[in-house]
Amino acid sequence: MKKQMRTIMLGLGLAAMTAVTSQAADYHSRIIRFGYGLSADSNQGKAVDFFAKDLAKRTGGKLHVKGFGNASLGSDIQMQNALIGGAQEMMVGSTATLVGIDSDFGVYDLPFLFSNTKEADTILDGPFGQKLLNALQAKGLVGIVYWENGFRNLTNSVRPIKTVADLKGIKLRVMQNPMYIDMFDRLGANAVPMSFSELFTALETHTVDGQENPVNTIESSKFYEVQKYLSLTKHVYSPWVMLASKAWWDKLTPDEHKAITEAAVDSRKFERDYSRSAQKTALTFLKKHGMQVTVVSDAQLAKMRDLAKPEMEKFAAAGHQQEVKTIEADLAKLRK
Ligand code: KDG
Repeated sequence: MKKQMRTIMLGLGLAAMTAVTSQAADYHSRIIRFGYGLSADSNQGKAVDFFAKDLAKRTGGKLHVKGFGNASLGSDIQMQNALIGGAQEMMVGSTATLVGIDSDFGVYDLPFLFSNTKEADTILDGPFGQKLLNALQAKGLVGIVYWENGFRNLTNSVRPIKTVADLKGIKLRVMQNPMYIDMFDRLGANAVPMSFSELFTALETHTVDGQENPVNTIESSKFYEVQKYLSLTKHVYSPWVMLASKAWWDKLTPDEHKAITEAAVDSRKFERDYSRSAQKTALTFLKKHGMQVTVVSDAQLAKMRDLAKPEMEKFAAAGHQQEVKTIEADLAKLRK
């Protein structure tokens, strides 16, 4: 009985402390419109939901995140501009669509840059990745954390892509990013830049033949309904980045900054764990739903790498010499 009483008293004490802590902290009632491009049941949507619940718990419900999925608040680029203008509070989107605002983010589009998720996590969450996030403040954005979109693979409705030559003439939708356009033109496809929100219809109407995305996205966006062939190329590791409007952020209290940042770090772990677990079953799901999966040979991947190599020289020559040197040195250290 005594032990039970002790437990109850301890619980009450902890509850009182939490209540005092959240009361002592300086939180104001705020609605946070958080836009994203994928569906609510995607890895992206589930992580937004996790972030919303975590932040509400930390702030006693004061900071209330309302998620808007399926690009309902606009494409990545439209949302980035809405954040800069202060018309929207937060979003998560691709680093690839940020290059119009800060071209340094193009480094993450370099083909075959990361060999595995350990390298990606270490670079993105370390000094290199944080420096890029910090630089966004000068552009009216607050870069908070990176999430995982994942390693990108090719799908199309015309033929299995077993060799680089099979890409010839394929109308391939790519993100609105010069490196993706140049890379796939160089590989023999006809690259068609397009926002994510237009992609399903473009595939369904054969405006484009194919696209490239991680298997989680191929599943959650139901691309298997309009794409027959999947080729596992893992040609780029794609990060997502959680952003806030700096105009809005600057009005928040230090306690609110702390709560958002801590909830964002928690959501990063959740999202990566969820994405990596979901990826294991996505391939089985896609095969079950009729996709013909090609494991591209090492020889053909080597050929893709060689053909895409000039992208790094081009990016460095466009004013990113030091950035390329730094990330190559960081990766060399990791690979020792
Ligand atoms: O809002 C969609 C973006 O998150 C984007 O990253 C999805 O990878 C994507 C693509 O191909 O547009």
